[in-house]
Amino acid sequence: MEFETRAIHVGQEPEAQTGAVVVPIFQTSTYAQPDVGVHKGHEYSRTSNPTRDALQTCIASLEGGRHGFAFSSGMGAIGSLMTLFEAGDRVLCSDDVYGGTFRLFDKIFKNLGLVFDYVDMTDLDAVAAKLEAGPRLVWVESPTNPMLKICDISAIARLCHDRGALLGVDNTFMSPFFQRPLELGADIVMHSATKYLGGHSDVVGGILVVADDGLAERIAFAQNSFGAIPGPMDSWLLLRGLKTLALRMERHQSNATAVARHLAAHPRVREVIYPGLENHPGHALQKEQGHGFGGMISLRLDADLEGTKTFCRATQLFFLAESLGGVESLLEHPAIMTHASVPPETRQALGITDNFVRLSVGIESREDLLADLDQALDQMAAS
Ligand code: P1T
Repeated sequence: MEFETRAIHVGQEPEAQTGAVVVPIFQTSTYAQPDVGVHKGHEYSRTSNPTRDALQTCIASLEGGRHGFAFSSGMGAIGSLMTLFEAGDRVLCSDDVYGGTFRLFDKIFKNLGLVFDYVDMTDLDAVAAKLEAGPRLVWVESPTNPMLKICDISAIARLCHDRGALLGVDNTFMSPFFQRPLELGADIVMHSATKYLGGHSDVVGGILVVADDGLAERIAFAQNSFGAIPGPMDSWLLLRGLKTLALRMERHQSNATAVARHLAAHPRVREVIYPGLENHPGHALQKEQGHGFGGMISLRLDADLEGTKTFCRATQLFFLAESLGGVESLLEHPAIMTHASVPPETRQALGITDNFVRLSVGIESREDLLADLDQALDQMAAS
């Protein structure tokens, strides 16, 4: 079955008793047992729930894995995964990651004895050198948040496996429609399902998918023991989101391409960073390792901090908000918003400057989006 069909059918047989074509929301915490120690497949909803099972089965298929796990948030997914490791274990992480991921590693798991190292994952020689220290896990975002750097997932997977490290890839920005890290050699794929998977900015969730049975057993243990699971209603919203993922991603991408080309020619925009533009340093690599370029764009404006804030306040359709991947367009200022927990010197080194803005291009009319950005740039220029 093709991707679009699996998104609608895998894990989603009509319900046995009534024939309901939509998986019901099994809003229950527990399950009556026919006898002591005998159950019908579910004992307690932290361990398993039929609505969550459907979501997990479907996303595992879309990522080309064998086992899916749903969590209460993207951070819940990463946090639960980190419980597989022990004090003294090393983790090598992208230098450019979502600020909350950095905060979780630097402010929580570091204190519990895990040792974190950071590297520019686009520099394979630097990655190989850092692997000499023997990390158990390598954590990659590609594209990175917010610089949209493209990392060579297959090459990093080979380096990791030579050194006995697991490779985890945060696939939030691409979604499985555009990129499937497990097929490129990664061991674990992760999502903030809050973003494209849910797709409507109405639910917070996280996902892990793996192919290996032994690793899956350890993650299932962590999911049940740590307990950062989504409720049945949130699982259902995420499952509904998956059904239209393919359609939405195509539209996010075509709109983002139009926005990127338009802004690249705008005199008030100094730089447009979009992997779909031919001048992006990762363009050729992404064309090879993925099936598209996504809907996220970063910009450097011809403005100082105040001018940039004026732009951020002036858009009408692009809401000024954290998050991404919903049907509505969003815009945010990473230095002050999503990446405020990244130390200022690191932000500076990465290029997260005062005139740096991130766009999540939605699925509205592209003409309306271009007009909205143009009027905001005009207000910025006049300020
Ligand atoms: O917000 P949550 O569902 O817990 O997911 C965290 C997360 C993990 N990985 C990536 C790449 C992310 O972008 C996020 C969340 N990011 C935002 C809220 C944001 O605006 O970038």
